[in-house]
Amino acid sequence: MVAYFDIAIPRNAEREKAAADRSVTAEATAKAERLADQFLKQFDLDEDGSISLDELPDRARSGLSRFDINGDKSISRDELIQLLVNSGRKRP
Ligand SMILES: [Ca+2]
Repeated sequence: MVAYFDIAIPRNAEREKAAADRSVTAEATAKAERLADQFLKQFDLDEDGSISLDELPDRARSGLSRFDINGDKSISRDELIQLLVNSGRKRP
């Protein structure tokens, strides 16, 4: 399933950023991937593998727009994973 998405949604810049961050554990990444898939299931209405800002409720849009790393007005699975991993790391 992961491999499918990697092929279906090539986002080289994001993938390089994720690859550059070697400090995250495999466990944290796996958890973030599961959460990202849940978000996609809930919000990716047209099932293109990313959550467009249009697909979000108004109150969530402004909060999530800052995670739109490449500025394409949608949150890709990779961007979701990255933000989930980063938010998980704030815990002590
Ligand atoms: Ca979508």
